[in-house]
Amino acid sequence: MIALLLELTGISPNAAEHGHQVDQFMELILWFMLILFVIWFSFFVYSLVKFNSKKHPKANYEGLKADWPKHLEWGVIFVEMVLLFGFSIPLWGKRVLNPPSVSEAIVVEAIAQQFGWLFHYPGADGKLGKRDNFLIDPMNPIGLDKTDPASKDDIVTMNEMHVPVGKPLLVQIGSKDVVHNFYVIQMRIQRDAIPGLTIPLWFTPIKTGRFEIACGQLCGVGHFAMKGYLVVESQEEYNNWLKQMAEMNAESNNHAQPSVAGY
Ligand SMILES: [Cu+2]
Repeated sequence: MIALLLELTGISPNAAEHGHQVDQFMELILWFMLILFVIWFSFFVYSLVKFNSKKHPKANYEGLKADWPKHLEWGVIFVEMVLLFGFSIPLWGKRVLNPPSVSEAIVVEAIAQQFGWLFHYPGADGKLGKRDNFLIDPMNPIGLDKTDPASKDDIVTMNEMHVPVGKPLLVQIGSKDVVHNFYVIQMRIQRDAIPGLTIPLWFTPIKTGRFEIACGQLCGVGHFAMKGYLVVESQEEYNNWLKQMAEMNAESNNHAQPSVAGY
């Protein structure tokens, strides 16, 4: 059923550890909506026949006296309450509470701007350097504080984020200008990027590949072109990429070039 659902909606297959829970929940809601559709449509057809004006030339102002529509309404409310409190809120809670600790996850900062994504990696020391919006300029697009020792080995990339497969990933989402949204459909994750806030998001990719990071909020005239890529690869490929980016970063620092690999 889920395969058919994905086929019909054009949603790409799941590539994250928690994703099957989201898919199962979507399937459950779809079944419920199908049942609801059949019931309401049957009722509609029944009403057309039963209350046809030819059969009832004079309107009955008292209406239907039966109790069953009321019971049916209560039944729908009950099922919707079960969906909300039994499934939706617990699933949301699982995805929002208890993020992995910084020591057990790969931490990357994703900073949105009109119209692209900047990714900030902590580098060899494992610590993200301080950022300050007042330091943002064309040479330093994320406002990295170069006086902070933790920022020395930091890596900044544009529109491409690499991660190893099978490792928990903690993405700290921020924005430089307006509200954007970090959305990777294959990972079954989506969260807003709000200026002034750092919003955590976590998931574990279980499939390798190149996945589009879309912006899920209409953020301006260039919104349609705002996309990045999440590249999920083997640990070895990831290590090599990180090394290459660190070298590019060091080189650009020496030449006072913009400190963004691939900028
Ligand atoms: Cu955007």
